[in-house]
Amino acid sequence: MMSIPDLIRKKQDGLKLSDDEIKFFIKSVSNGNIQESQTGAMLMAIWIKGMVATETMALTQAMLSSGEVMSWPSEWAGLVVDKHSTGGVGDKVSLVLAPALAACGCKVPMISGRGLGHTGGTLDKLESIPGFNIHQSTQQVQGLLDRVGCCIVGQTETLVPADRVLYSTRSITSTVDSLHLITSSILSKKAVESLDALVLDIKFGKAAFQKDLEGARKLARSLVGVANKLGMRTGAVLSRMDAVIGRCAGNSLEVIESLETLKGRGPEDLMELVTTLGGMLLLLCGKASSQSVGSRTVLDSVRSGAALARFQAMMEEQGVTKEAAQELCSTHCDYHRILRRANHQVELQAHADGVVLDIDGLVLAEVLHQLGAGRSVPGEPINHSVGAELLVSLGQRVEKEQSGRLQSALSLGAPVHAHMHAPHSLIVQSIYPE
Ligand code: IUR
Repeated sequence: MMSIPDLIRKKQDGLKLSDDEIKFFIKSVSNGNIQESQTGAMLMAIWIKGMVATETMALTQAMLSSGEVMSWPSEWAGLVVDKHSTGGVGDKVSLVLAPALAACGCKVPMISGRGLGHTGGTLDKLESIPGFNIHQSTQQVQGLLDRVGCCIVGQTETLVPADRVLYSTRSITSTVDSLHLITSSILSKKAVESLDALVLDIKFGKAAFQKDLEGARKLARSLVGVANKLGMRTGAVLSRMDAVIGRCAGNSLEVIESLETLKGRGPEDLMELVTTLGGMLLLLCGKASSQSVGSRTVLDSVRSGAALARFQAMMEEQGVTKEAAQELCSTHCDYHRILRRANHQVELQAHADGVVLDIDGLVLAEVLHQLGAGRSVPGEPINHSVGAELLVSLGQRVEKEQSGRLQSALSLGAPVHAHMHAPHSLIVQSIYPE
């Protein structure tokens, strides 16, 4: 007979837990046959003593089996792909990448999250579009993939219930930042999508959770190792996250910037992330002979308007009226006919002549959070119209209080303008499966 106190003691002593012991722990968590203090004690023992790779794999497998696992028609074999990002400021990659991959012939059942803390959530961005419904059952997801090729939806109660319990206990026991617990949490939620290929967008820098490159590399290696052993062809891209991805941060402004990108008028750093991540996925699922060929295919899907057409179809299928979806995807759209504009707008001016040496994405995100763009606890309402548009680029010369938009540092809630500036590459390294 296994007992939870014995398992906690075993991990406390730094011993390896067997697959059956890990299954027993997760089963107890899912059935509620464990006290919260015991779950917390086990998580703390794992946090302190760590796990070997086989334990992390067993934990991920046990977690993914704690609820429903999605399955797809056999004709889709090899085509089902997704991306996971560790989160950034102004990170709207999913909104462009999902329809672009659909346009390349992939099936993309993207299950995303809401924003918490300083990073925004893809679901919140999409919910700034009136009518967009992120609540879709597994059966509805299959229908969306059949008709559109992609969807962006929220986690349902039936998927990975063990992660919900473990994550909330981790957050109250200071055990969130364990490599093994992060790996199993992220991958169990991707593995239930029964993916053929997965790409991980691992960020590091001032505005990322992971501050240094070495930490990001360690997380990427852990995720890539376990995911490939689970049967998902998985690679990772390490990228800098110091300022803002693109020019806009805040929910409805990011939707506008994503639509501009799908219309071929997006910022270069966003397009670089989309084509690099998409190129790797096309390579991993066998649709491209190399990452660069894949990147080119993704770029073509945006340039041709095929990705925009998929985004329009996805909006319509997920509850947006045909008229609104058509208007948002038109070439000369007045976005604020559909999306809410902030009631108050402020244009910030430089206090002195100078050169922009730094843009601190974390500070910007925290300001927007305070203004209502983000939430501090799950379930808190947010204001979708709060946002900022950067009007200057790194290295740009500014003059004191000079009138004109280019001289101001940032503008809150302002519409998007097309003075996109080529930044240097954000991407540092790609990690492929062995
Ligand atoms: N995202 C997840 O899905 N799980 C985690 O543990 C973290 C981020 I940290």
